Formats: sequence, structure tokens, C-alpha cells
Amino acid sequence: MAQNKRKESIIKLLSLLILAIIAVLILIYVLPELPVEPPEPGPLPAETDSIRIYSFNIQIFGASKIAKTEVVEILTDIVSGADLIAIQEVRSATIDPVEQFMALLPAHYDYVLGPREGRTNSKEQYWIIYDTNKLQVLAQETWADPQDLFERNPLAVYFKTTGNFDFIVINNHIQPSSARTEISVLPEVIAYYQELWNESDVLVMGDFNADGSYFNESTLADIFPDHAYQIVITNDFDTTVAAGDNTYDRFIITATAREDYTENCGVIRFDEIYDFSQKQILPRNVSDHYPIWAEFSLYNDTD
Ligand SMILES: [Ca+2]
Ligand SMILES: [Ca+2]
Ligand SMILES: [Ca+2]
Ligand SMILES: [Ca+2]
Repeated sequence: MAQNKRKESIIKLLSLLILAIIAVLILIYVLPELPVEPPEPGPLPAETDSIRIYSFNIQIFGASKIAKTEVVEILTDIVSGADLIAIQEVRSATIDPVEQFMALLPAHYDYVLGPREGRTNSKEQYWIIYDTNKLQVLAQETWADPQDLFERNPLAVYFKTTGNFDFIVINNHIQPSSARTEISVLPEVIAYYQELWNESDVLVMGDFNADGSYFNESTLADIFPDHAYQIVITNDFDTTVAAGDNTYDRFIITATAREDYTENCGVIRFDEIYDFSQKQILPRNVSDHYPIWAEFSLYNDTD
């Protein structure tokens, strides 16, 4: 009997020992392999192996806007969160407001400013601000618009990054009253710059006025079909500060940029990010549009 009991306790001890060894092995080999939940994607800060590209209709940027300190504080904060931001609606007879704003940004930001565009006295310029620590301009051109279809001819800029990602940005402010005509020409503009610069990745963005009474948004995918493009800012986003729900602002990429796109995108709700109850200004004094953004890997490009 006593011998049986000793046998039992030895078996128990051995089982415990084996369990302990298995537990240690699990700790050493299995746990480190378990996937860690990725952090919630948010607009800030960008990963170091990726870049955040914004588009923003800044609404009548000129001497009056640069004089509003609280507005400028929010604008510089938004722009500082971007690696590249394509801005629409610079309206100024002089370059002074642009230079004053640039002087408020960290010194490693530089910019491209397009010519004054528009058929009437009200002229607008496209403005692209970018982080020179990550990006370099290879070429730039304003679309010549041979058939005079655009109120404001799109601005195309060819960028290369510190990674292998190189791409073309096309910045647009589509005229609301001829939204369908102008948007329909964009694939032709895209194809032209793809050939000119031998670069297939094109990011087309801006205030397209592609919703509401100006444009039937359900037809956007007919102009930018899925096999050739990805509409990143889809019809369900609200890009307007006003109470209505409209996707006026758009971010569309060519198919070859899918490999570069990290699937992170969004709208920057500055009316929720900043505490306007402590300010003398309202969100609509900043702009009537929210900035939109999408994130791209610096190292996945194959073309
Ligand atoms: Ca490329
Ligand atoms: Ca919509
Ligand atoms: Ca809205
Ligand atoms: Ca690519």
C-alpha cells in the first residue's frame, strides 16, 4: 500500500513538472508570436515608414484670413500634421499671406504655388505644402486645358519620397456649376501626366464639389471605375462644416497606388478636435470644408 502511495505521489510530481515545463515553453515560444492589437488609426501622428497626405479647401486664404490669429493657430496646427497638403482657394493679389503662413511653419516645410486661375476677376491659386525631410519635387506643371474646360486648370506635381514611393499629385478645385464636365476630364489629365513623367501612381484630390445639387455622387464610379481607380474618400464621408452631409472633397488614387495606400484615411473634424468654446472664432471661420487625408507607405512601391 505504502509503495503504491509513493508511486502515486511520484507520478503527481512528474505530472506537475511536465506541466510546468510546458507552461515555460509556451511563455518562451508561443506568446511572443501572438498578434498585438494595432493602435486605433487616427490622423496623428504619422508612422515613420508612411506619409499622411491631406487635401483642404482652406476657403478664401488671403490678407483677411492670415490676420485672424486664432484661425491661423488652427491652420498651422493642421498643416503641421501633414507630410503633404494640397490646398485650394488661395485668393490674394500678392504672395504675402502665403509667405507669412510659411514663416509660421517649421523650417523643413516648403511649397509649390500654382498660377492665379479663373475666368473672372476672382482668381485662385493651388498651394501644395510638403515636408522636405520626406519629400522632394521632381517636376510641376499646370494643365494646359486645350479645350478650355476648367475654370481653374488643375496643378500637377511629381514627388519622390525618402522611401521608394514616387507619385503625382493633381490638385483641383472643380467649378460647382460645371462639376460633371470638369470631373469627367480628370481621367484624361491623369493619363497625360502618367505618360509625361512615366509614373503610374497618381493621387487626384481637392474640392470636387462632387455631391449635393452640383453632382450626382452615385455616378462618380462611372468616371473612376474600380479596375483603374480607388475612390478613397467615398460617398459616405461628410466633408462640410455646415450641418448638411456632403462629400464635396475627394481623394482618388490610380490602381497602381493601391499597393502604397495603407487603407487609413479620413476627415479631420477640427470642430471636434479644438475647443471652440474657449475661442472668439467659430469652426466656419477656419473653413467651410474639413481637410481630408489618406496614408501611404514609403516602401511598398513597385512602379
Ligand atoms: Ca510610383
Ligand atoms: Ca455623400
Ligand atoms: Ca457637414
Ligand atoms: Ca505604386
